[in-house]
Parts: sequence; C-alpha cells; structure tokens
Amino acid sequence: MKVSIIVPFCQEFEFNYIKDCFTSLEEQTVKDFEVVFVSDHVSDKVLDKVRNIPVTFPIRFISLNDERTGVSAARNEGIKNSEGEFILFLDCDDYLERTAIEEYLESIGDRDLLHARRRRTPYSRDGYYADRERILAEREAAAAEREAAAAAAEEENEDEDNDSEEAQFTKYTQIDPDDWVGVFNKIILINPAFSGISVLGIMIRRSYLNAMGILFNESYTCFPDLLFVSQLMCSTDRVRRLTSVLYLKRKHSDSVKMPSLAQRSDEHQKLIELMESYRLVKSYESLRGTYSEMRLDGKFIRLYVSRISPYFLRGEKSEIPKVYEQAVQCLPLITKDALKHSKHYSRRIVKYSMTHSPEKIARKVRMHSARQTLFRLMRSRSATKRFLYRKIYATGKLKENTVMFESFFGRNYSDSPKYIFEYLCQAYPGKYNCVWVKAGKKDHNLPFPAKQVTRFSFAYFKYLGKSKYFVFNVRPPKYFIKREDSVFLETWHGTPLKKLGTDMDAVFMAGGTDIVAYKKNFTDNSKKWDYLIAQNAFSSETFRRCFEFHGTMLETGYPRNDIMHATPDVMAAKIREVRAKMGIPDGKKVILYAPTWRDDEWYGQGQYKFTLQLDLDRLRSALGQEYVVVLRTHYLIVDALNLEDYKGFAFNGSGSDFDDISLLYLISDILITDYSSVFFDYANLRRPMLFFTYDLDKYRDVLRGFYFDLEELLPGPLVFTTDEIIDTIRNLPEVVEKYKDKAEVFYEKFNGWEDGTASKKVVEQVFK
Ligand code: C2G
Repeated sequence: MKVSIIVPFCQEFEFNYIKDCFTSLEEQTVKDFEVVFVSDHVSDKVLDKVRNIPVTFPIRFISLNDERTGVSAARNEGIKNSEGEFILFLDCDDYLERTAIEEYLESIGDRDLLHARRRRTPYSRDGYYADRERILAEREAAAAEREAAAAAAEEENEDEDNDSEEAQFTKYTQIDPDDWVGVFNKIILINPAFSGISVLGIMIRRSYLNAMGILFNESYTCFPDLLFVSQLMCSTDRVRRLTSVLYLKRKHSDSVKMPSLAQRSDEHQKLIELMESYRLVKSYESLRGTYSEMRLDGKFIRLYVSRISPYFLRGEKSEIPKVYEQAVQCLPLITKDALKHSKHYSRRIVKYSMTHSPEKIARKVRMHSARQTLFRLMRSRSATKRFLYRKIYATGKLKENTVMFESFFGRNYSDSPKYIFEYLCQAYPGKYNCVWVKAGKKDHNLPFPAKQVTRFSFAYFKYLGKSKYFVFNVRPPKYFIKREDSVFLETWHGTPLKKLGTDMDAVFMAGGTDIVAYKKNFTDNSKKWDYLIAQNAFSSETFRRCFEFHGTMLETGYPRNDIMHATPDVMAAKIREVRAKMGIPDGKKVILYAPTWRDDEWYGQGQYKFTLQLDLDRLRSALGQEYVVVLRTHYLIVDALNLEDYKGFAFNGSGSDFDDISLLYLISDILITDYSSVFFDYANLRRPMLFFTYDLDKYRDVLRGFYFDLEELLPGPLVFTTDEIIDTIRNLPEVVEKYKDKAEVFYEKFNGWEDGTASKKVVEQVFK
C-alpha cells in the first residue's frame, strides 16, 4: 500500500461534509491508497451513517477509547493503525483535488516530506468545481497585476542603491531556495504569526516519522499541527515543495456553532503553544544565521507585540504567570539583527520585557495604547466622532421622546420605517421628536416635520447616543452602543429567499469574505435589537435562528405593505399621482423590473454593480404597443441606468424621486424580479409575477444558497431570456391560470398576516 490517508472525525456537525471528502477520494486518478477513519467519541448513530456512505476504496474505521480525545490523539491513532509507505492527513470537512495522490507519488522521489499548496474555500465540492475557472482566472489576473506592479517598481529603483529588505541580509547564509528553506518559508513563514502552520497538504514518509519518533502532542488543543510540523521540518533536509494546489480546505463558516480548533478562544493556551513551537524551531541548527531565521524572529516580535504583551494587560489573571514564564524563555532567542530592524516600539517593549515583571509590562502596554488612541483621534475625524460618541453622546440622560429612523443606510425615505413614522405622526401628533438619517446632504421629502441628519455626521452620532427609540431597517453600525433604557426596533427588509446570517455558507460581499467575522458581526449586532418584525411565520422562525435573535418578534406582517391593503379610492389616487409624476402615458400597462444585487459584483463596500440583462430593444418592439417598463435597481446598486434611447418606453424607477418601491408595486401590472424578496411583498396585490433568473445556478449554488426550491415555491414561471419573457407576457392569461393554485398557497403562507394594520400593531407594541 503506497499511501495512508488519515481522516479524523471529531465534531458531529462535520458529518455533512464527509460526503464531499469521500467523493474526492473516490474520484482519485491513482487508487493506491487506504483510508483510516478515526472517530473521536462520535455517537453510534452518526458513525453508522458514515459507514453507510458507499465507497470502493479500502477504509478502516477506528474509534478513540474513553480516555483520549482530540484531533492530535485521533491522528496518532491513525498513524498507528495504518500501513502505507506515505502518510497524508485529510480533515473530514476538506477534500483533495482529483489528481492529488497521483501528483504526490510522482514527485516525492526520495524525499521525507512533500508539501503541496492548500487553498481555503467556503465552497462545497460541487460549488468549487462549478466556479473554479472563474476563481482561478481571478487569481491569475491578480497575480499578474502584482507582478506587473513589482516589475514597474523594480524598474523605477534600478538606478538607486538597492536597499531592499532582502539585500540587507545578503550576509546571511542562503540555503537553496528550492529545497529546505523554500519549504520552510512556505510552511512556517508564510503565516502572519505562524499560527496557521498546518500538516494538511504535506505527504510524509512513514520510515522518517518512525525513525524520529515524531507524534502529535496530545496536550496541544488549539494548534495541534504547530509542534508536529515544526519537528518534521527540523529533522530533515529532504523536503520538497509542489506548486500545485492539491488540498482544498473548507473555511469554517460558523465560529459560534461550529468552531474550528483555531477559532476556539483559549488565548493563553494558544500563546503557550505558539511560544513552545517558536522555541523548538529556533533550536534547529541549520536555521542559524539564515535570512529565514530573521524572518521567523520578525514574526515572533509581531506576535509578542500584538498578542503576548497585551495579554499581560487584558488576559486572565490566573494564566498570566504561565504565559510570562514562556515569554521570558523566548525573548532572549530573538536575534539582535531582527530586533534592530523592527519598529521602535517593538524594540523597546521586547527589551523592556526581558527584565521586567508582567505588571510592569502591562503598564507600558497601556500607556502605548493610550498614545495610539490619541494619535488616531488627532489624525482622523471619524475616529474623533466615534470617540465622542462612546465617551460623551452615549452617556447621560436619554432624550425621552426622540425617535431615530433609518432606511437603507439613509439612502431612502422608504420601507417600514417610513410607514411607522407616518403612522406615529398621525396617531400621536407632536408627541415624538423624529430624526431621519439621510445618506448625503440632500434632504428626504418628508410629509411630517422631522429633523434630518447626515449619516456619520456629528449630529448623527449625537442622536445615535441619545435617542430613546430607533427604527432601522438594516443593521445599525457595528460600534452602536445599545443603552439600557433605549428601545431598538429592527424592521428588517424582506422575507428571506437567500440564505441569511448564520445560515450562510460563504460570503462574497465587498466588506470582506471572512464568513466567520461576518457571522459574528451579525450576531453581535442582533443582540442589540429589542424588537424584530416578521412578515410571516417562516420569517419569524428563520430570523430567530439565523440572527440568533432573542428579543420580541413582532408577528405583524410588514408596515411597508399596509399601502397595498388601502381602500380602492386611496389606491387609485396614489396610482394616478405616481404615474403622473413619472410621466407614464395613459392607457399603457406597466411592467416593473426589480432585480436584486449580486454579492460578488462590487466597486467597494455598499457600492454594487449592475448589468442589465434585459434586452430593451426586443422588449420594446414586441410589447411596446401595450406596455411600458419601469426599471428599479436595488438600493445597493450605484450604476446608473442610461435609458436615453428608450424614452416613452423605459422609465427609471430608482433614485431619490422614487424612494419607495411600494408605490411602484401599485402602478405596475406585472412584476419581473429574480431572487429579491420583493415578490413576497408584491404577492399582496395578487398580480402576475415572472422570475428572470438568468444566473440561477451561480446565485443558488455559489453566491448565496436558498431556503426554498424555486420551482416548487414560486407563484410564476422561471424565465432565462428576454424572448421567454416576451412569450410569457403574450400568453399571460394562460400563465396566470396555470399558477393560480400555487399563487393561492403562496399568499396564504407568506401574506396571511398582512391586512393593512401592521404599522398600527407595531407602533402600539413598541411605543407603549
Ligand atoms: N428593493 C428595492 N428595489 C429592488 C430590490 C429590492 O427597492 N430592485 C428593496 C425591497 O424593499 C426589498 C428589499 O430592498 O424587499 C430587500 O431587497 P432584496 O433584493 O431582497 O435583497 P437584500 O437587501 O439582500 O435583502 O431577508 C431579506 C434579505 O435580507 C434580502
């Protein structure tokens, strides 16, 4: 047997990923391997399910006995119970490239270790392969850009004295970069603070492992690979690095319910493991005096400054002595040159720490961080505002009857906050001081008196700190302080079709693709909400789970939809008013096209792109006699539509004149949308809907994932081209007839609570 693949299974929630892992083994191009599957106190029921996954490769199931637990123990047990000439570790939530085993065996030769690249991915295996070309192309383009920038920089510096960091260290012995040092740099130095060192992706010769007696240290609970890999690396020069990506590492998407080992928060244990490993690597003779040693020390200095020394100030009192004991053993190992090339403060705190107690170090850290805060405040207006918010505005008495409203980050006067505001002003004239947030300088057109503050201005922060009530339809900023007596009403903005919050598997938005951080931000934020509105029972249940919301759920339906239950006279008057304002010709029916945004198409945070896939020329020539089209982009879209060539046929329903999509629902005869929650609202009108889902596979399988099977759920047809849209509209009576029953079921399920009184119900509960 050539290769033993050791797969530990320690956390039951990972069961769902095992299929991908096994499929990747099943599809290997070379089959000369066995799998040793080691379960760590997993229930028999779940284990039976694993055993029932059909596979054709040899697999041995081992279970840890009662005393031992953890991934280190599981891997050691796997080593003991396997026979292959080479060993490879594969976590059960990860998967291998199809050619992995073949490429490893082709390249290992007489080496003891062969290191292939890993790629972190939030995708399932299918999703990864479906979108692989795009990911690779994007990476290549980014790499080419970096290279070009580097080349340009080099050219610029050609005549100057070459004073690059690399050149400064030429006096250090260089080891052949394709060999040990190359691997060392890739495995040990590539990570910002070497905490990401991993055995995953490394093929190990068993005879080498046995000869050295290297095993995982079972007391390492945060970074089980750190010491193991350090030992592996420090005991041989026969190592090699492959440039291909053979290992796909799944990003853990939920640090709260499904933490990976490194996501657990025993900071002291992490620091101790990191420091012990640093000491071990530093003891390796061949490293001495090399440039790599300098870089390793540089990393350790950063670790010390950013995490170890602050631990003496903010860490758990009982653990500080242990951390300190390790630190004082590490600090003298730092080379003088590394220290010389580090920043002023780093140098000082390292030197100071060598001869001072943890209490004294803590004092120095405190002073430094106070100084840093002061510099930040002096440099940045926004830091000053936030500082004032924290220290002054969000203290003292609340303004009792002040209500702060925000809809879509201040970009709109719309949605449920608008209707709650109008109801409040009508029902309790003069009682409340209302404050509306606006995105820029331009005021909203408000029908009742209210103060308007620009988002992130001093006034905005003042009201954020002092208002008694908040009515927001998106999340408040991360640093929002929920004061004890204040009341936060989160109206949210739609029944979810797309997966939300902690239900999401991956995030592609402009704010960053770190799903763990994204979820944490979300759940930290929802802890500050007192009330949340649900449009229907499905939303209520989903929001509780995916926002981890524990406050009061207002099961009232959406205030923004009250208008769709107004009397026929009121509605007719509104329709006349809006049509006249937009200049829609009399006698023409209206098709409203209101798509959602694409998570991965952006210019920057909150600034999304939009490419119109609707062929307006074809639509006009086929339907222009009877219809006009109103185009309404999502509030996150910043691309303006150019409809110059379609005057009299296509109308822009976006922008500040048409803040409120509910009014566009009223004037339209047909809705075309895609995955936007707009259809859950529009259903109140019981008018025909079409779903223009030209990128369905990508949106569903890669970008977001859905809560429902669209074909089963939707009360109208899925269409993929403009021609299909035209055909469907031409045959509208038959289509409506076909979807009649489905539309009825849909209405009952999602709109049953809505009867035009949601604003009243919400106001009565929140503003008691
Ligand atoms: N919206 C709009 N115009 C569009 C699309 C959406 O005015 N072209 C408004 C609608 O009120 C819609 C809301 O923005 O209900 C949310 O839009 P979605 O397209 O559903 O997308 P998103 O903002 O991601 O919210 O639980 C709902 C989800 O959070 C989705």
